[in-house]
Amino acid sequence: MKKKELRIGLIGCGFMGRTHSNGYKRVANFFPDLAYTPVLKAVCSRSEDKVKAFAEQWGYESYETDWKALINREDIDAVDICTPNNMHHEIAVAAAAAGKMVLCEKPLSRTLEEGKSMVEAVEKYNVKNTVWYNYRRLPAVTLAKKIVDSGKLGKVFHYRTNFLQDWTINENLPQGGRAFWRMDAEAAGSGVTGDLLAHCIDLAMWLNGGIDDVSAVTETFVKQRVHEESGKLEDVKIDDACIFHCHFDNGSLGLFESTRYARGHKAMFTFEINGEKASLRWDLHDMNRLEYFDNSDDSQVRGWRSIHVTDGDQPYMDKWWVPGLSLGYEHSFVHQVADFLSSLENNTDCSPTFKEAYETQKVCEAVLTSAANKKWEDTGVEWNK
Ligand code: SOE
Repeated sequence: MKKKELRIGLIGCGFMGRTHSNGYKRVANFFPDLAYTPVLKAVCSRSEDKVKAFAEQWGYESYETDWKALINREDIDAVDICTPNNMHHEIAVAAAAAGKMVLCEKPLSRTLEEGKSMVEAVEKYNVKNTVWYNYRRLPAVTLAKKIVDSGKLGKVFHYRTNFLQDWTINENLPQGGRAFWRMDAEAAGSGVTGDLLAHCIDLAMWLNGGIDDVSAVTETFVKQRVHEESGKLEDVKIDDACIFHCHFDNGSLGLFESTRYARGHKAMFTFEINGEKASLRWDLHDMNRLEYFDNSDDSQVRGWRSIHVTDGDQPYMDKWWVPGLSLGYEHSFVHQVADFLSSLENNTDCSPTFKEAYETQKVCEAVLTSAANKKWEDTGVEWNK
């Protein structure tokens, strides 16, 4: 059967541009039954040298240096935003107004205001949308969701999660510019809260429901850094570390920690859920495994099971190799593309939509407000309420 084409226009050719492009390129080989197939029509970046080389390397048919030209092209169906966060709002709203589907890299926006107007835009113009919270689509994490939804954990008491890195400890690193925009509040919106905790919050609400209120502390360890654009020493306005605790709507307590100052940790992302009947835990460094403790096991053999999530009956695994062979980080993006394509076929939403990702923004905003005011803060989250 001839496939329907989804003609992609990708904006931004950094690290995320590569992960998404790889997703588009791999999907047809491994998900052959999908009715839609992505076509890499155009990629856009301000630097002509860079975008030309990227287009050649990844097989884009053409390139643009002006994102407005890209979103107005008639041969583009879907705009994929892989720019720094300060461009998400303007591009997404304009792309929706041009009638394009919009796929946006996380976090949705820098502020709640921007996020709200992005949600309004995709709803007003009725265009398909999704946000790349890719970790949901690692097989072990999707399996965790299935186990939680089956009720096997019973009543949940605790949700514990962290995302630890160490790449900004050097006080001589600049802020801003292509390589260090994540350290510039103007470009990123916030520091670890929007960049790393947003992943933790997205997974936490997906697995354990809405977060009602938060109490947070943040710290900026290096107070001033040279800005790449001005060349001057400027105040650092991002949070280098953030710790918060919270109440979930289901009555459980949450504990979240993120930092870029945890020497020795490059991308340590973990979560653990403790329920009345069973517990689950996962660690990105061993991403194919899900650990599970079931209190109903015979006491002689009861203990934490380490499930290698690579059998054909486990999420997404029938599409890949043979049992026992591992997947990696990049597969989460292939899976998100596959799920987006299948949402087109079935006319469903590809979660998280802008609307759902906006709920994560509400928690991020409440966390930063709570830390600034040294007070508990209601999030206003409406998660499946
Ligand atoms: C930051 O270092 C970063 O690349 C995040 O921006 C990504 O979202 C995360 O998945 C890995 O770390």
